Amino acid sequence: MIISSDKDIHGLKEAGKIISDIRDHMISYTKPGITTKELDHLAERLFKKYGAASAPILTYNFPGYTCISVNEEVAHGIPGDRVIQEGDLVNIDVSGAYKGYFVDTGRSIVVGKGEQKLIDLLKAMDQVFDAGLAQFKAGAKMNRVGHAVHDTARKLGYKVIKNLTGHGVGSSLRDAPEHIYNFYLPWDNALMENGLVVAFEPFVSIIDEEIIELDDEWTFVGKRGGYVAQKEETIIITKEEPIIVT
Ligand code: M3C
Ligand code: CO
Ligand code: CO
Repeated sequence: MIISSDKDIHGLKEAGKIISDIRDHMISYTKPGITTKELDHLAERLFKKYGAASAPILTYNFPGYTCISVNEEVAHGIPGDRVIQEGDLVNIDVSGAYKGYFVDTGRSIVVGKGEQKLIDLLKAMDQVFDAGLAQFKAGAKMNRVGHAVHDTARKLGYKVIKNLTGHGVGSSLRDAPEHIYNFYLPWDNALMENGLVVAFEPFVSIIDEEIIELDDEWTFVGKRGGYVAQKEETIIITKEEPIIVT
């Protein structure tokens, strides 16, 4: 969506506060011994308490309120009986709607004491995210984002997942633009509109550049089975710094 008034900014911020609170609660409960289904139940209770809706359920009838992806799982992990272990790489992706405003946010974390290579991956992911975020400015070409994302990842010795992208958001989970690529595409040179709302979500990876879908028709894993980290925020593009609502 493109914001058309202060009411839209207020609505997105309100939704952003709720959905990021659910994300942060889930992260604080992500400890060895808890199952991903228990984490999703926590999200369910919070969605209900706030009177908000889960976007994956609303949009796709996804079998969970949130997506929880562990280790080899990259995204769209289905909450279930999997027990979180010390050292796991866990991605929690929460998207939802409140008063008609949709927002989307995600984080990868390492549980407790993890391997150095995972800690390094998360650090790289933060740097890649910040480099991409700095490219969002009304009037700039959209492909600057992917350029900065890929370039930063490459310089740090990492890959990006090329078949997962960010997307427009706001009035639905997937608004226009359909894709915000995490690598440079010369033809993707449309100019960013002032007030455009997007979910920016680079996926930084150790070996994989592509994900595949498992037989459950939801879970994405790396083609080569490597570790992948994601960070996602919903932002409003302005002539100055973008406004992060999540
Ligand atoms: N919030 C998710 C989509 C959830 S719908 C099951 C997303 O948009 O961030 C991702 N898209 C692709 C991978 S994660
Ligand atoms: Co998401
Ligand atoms: Co998204």
